[in-house]
Amino acid sequence: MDLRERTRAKLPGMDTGISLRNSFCDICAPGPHCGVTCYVKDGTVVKVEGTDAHPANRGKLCARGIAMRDYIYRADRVKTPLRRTGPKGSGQFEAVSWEDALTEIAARLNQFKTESGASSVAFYSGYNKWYRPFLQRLAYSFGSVNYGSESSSCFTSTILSWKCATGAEMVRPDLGRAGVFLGWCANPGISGYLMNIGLQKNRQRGMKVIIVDPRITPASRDCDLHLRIRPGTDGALALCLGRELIENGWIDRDYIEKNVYGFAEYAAYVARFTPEETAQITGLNPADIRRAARLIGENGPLAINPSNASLVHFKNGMQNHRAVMALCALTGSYDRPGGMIPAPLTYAHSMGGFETREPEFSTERYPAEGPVPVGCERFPLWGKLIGEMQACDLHRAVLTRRPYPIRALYAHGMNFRMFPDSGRMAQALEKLEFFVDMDLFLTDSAKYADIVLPACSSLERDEFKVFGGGYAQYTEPVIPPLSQSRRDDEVILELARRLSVEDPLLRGSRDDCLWYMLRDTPIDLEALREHPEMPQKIEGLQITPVGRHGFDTPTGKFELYSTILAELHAPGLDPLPTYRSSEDEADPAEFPLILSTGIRIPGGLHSRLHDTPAARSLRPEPMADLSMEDAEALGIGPGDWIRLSTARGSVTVKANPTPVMPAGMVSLYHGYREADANSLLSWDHRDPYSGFPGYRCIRCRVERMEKEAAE
Ligand SMILES: Nc1nc2c(c(=O)[nH]1)N[C@H]1C(S)=C(S)[C@@H](COP(=O)(O)OP(=O)(O)OC[C@H]3O[C@@H](n4cnc5c(=O)[nH]c(N)nc54)[C@H](O)[C@@H]3O)O[C@H]1N2
Ligand SMILES: Nc1nc2c(c(=O)[nH]1)N[C@H]1C(S)=C(S)[C@@H](COP(=O)(O)OP(=O)(O)OC[C@H]3O[C@@H](n4cnc5c(=O)[nH]c(N)nc54)[C@H](O)[C@@H]3O)O[C@H]1N2
Ligand SMILES: [Mo]
Repeated sequence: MDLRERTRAKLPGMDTGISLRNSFCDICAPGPHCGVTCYVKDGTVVKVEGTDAHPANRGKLCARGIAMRDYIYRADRVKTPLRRTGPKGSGQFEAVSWEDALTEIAARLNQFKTESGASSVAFYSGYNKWYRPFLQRLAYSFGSVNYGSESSSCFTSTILSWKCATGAEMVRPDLGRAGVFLGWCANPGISGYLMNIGLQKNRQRGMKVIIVDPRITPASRDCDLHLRIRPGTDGALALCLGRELIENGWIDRDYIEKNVYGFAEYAAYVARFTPEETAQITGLNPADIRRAARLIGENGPLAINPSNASLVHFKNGMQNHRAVMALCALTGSYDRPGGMIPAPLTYAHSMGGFETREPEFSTERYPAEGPVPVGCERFPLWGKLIGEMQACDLHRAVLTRRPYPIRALYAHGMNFRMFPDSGRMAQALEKLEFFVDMDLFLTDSAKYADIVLPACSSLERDEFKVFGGGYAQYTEPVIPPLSQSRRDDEVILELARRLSVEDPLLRGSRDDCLWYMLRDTPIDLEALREHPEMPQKIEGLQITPVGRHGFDTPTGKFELYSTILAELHAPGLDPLPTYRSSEDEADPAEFPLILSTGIRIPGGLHSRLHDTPAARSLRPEPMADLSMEDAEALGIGPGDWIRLSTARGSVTVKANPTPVMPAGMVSLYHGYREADANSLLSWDHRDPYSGFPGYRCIRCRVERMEKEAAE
């Protein structure tokens, strides 16, 4: 049924002046965006609902998607380009024309390039992924090596882990055919509800489910075994499971002989992780650890949660991830039906099941000469395998001028509250000689900018997008851009022209760039544009069959002992997936509890929904979740004000004692202006392999406050 017919079917016989238009929700990204159907009246979106037949979400929407109308009409949308008139951070700006704003930006950036070299200008993207190929190419064509993004704290650590192990970038669980699913840090009902639908369906078919999570969650309530592990000790448990699989002969010896490198070294290392020893580290019961190993051993093939964030948000995070994924090598479940299937990132961080030339487009203009990107000198594995700026070191370069000074920042969606020790990042924004930020909203970070550019939302633009299973879509705008807002990619292309970069592609059109990226695929953009309302199945795509991906590692095998790491000879980086504590160095007597920041909540999406009333209504105030036992021992009741302190700082929040939390652990979501979780963290509590912040394991203390003191 086309949209006109559906409009009539949904609103029968009514001349409401409402028309229905399809697009997708990009509040959360980048995986499969959910299809949305918008009810539009007089150029205004009056209602948003899930698109019934959309292959990603089949009509469903989560609490964030339901807030989409509220999100795009937030009162703090930036309406015109702005030039700062008051002190940095004050929010005093004057409206300027696009012409003036872009002319000034181009002149200033070129001035820094002349004075200090192009790499003194950094280019940064926040959580949004859709325009990133354009931004990355712009940075390199301009001549700067310093392109970086929020992916310095999200997802990329798992790419490092897989690149060391098998050479793959991204590996997905084949839930539909798995015998056992190891839901390691998996709470898909809240953080990824599309996966949740698959989990429920496959459990009904008989797939066994093990959940490894310190908290009780919807997923842990519906599983065969729940291991309530002590935060950050995951590597030890994974190594112990490896040991148990080997001891009991639950391994695929043929597969290991043919395909695995370093099995003997690995087996010798894991021998020390007996269930009893491991129980001491992880707080688990040895019998439960043995049960988990048996469930895995007797119910293959094994599929594992990709664990893009919570497993790797630890000081030993990348190694913990490697230790978990090593179980695929032992059981032979890598690149096998029902196991873990390598899947390329097709376009803008989405997996469509096929490859494009996006990586070439993004990186082929990498400057022939230039310094090492910021952060790569301190995180050599990141430097070798990723090679972008490790953005969590950006403020170091600005504030301490090490390894060399960054003078200007051109950003799309900068949010200093994403970074550990967020105040330090805010200081860096203040110190920059020139800072441009493009955002939908006049955020606290944008208030530091010299120039703010207004971005439009996904409902205000047409956009190319891929979906799993070989689908692609080119949407049309649901409404025109609000006020003077513009789409990010067009702004980047316009800036490329004004910067006079010598790059014919960037000085061409958006479609020229897209055609270039898609030229080895059978995708026809014009044909897609004829069906903007729904993703189209692309016929004739080249998709590598399961079992044929091979191993793109120096030994051509699944490396349990990483030859890449061995050859780096970097102090403190081990070739085996070794276990170390992820705790910080604060005194346990003074800070007896463990704080985990950022466990996802239904109405939160980093900073972007905290000022969106519909989403915020689900948790109106920043709250720290803690166990009933700890609350009782500390004399804390529901809704009491508490002071939550770490060695770095403290925030005042409301207490939420809840039976889902284990004793000893406190959880606070991030991004709040009034209680910034990242103000409690040290900027250098980092994983030495990935440079990722250890957001999820910081020693803390909680005290009840008298009402007057809190106010
Ligand atoms: N609602 C909502 N959804 C989101 C987001 C959001 O902000 N809000 N963000 C999106 C983004 S950017 C990302 S990266 C993903 C992240 O997605 P996830 O990693 O799935 O999300 P989390 O809720 O952080 O963590 C999942 C589970 O890990 C558990 N966990 C915490 N610490 C540990 C630990 O030490 N060991 C183990 N084994 N488990 C632990 C938590 O209790 C939680 O139930 O979510 C995406 N989806
Ligand atoms: N303590 C703690 N900190 C964390 C985490 C944690 O678990 N704990 N998680 C980390 C993870 S996994 C992630 S992914 C990061 C995310 O961190 P951020 O990247 O900071 O995420 P947001 O605040 O959602 O988005 C950044 C900005 O992009 C703007 N924006 C939205 N859409 C567009 C667009 O189309 N164009 C432009 N120009 N701007 C747009 C938003 O308004 C917002 O201001 O946070 C990390 N920080
Ligand atoms: Mo993330």
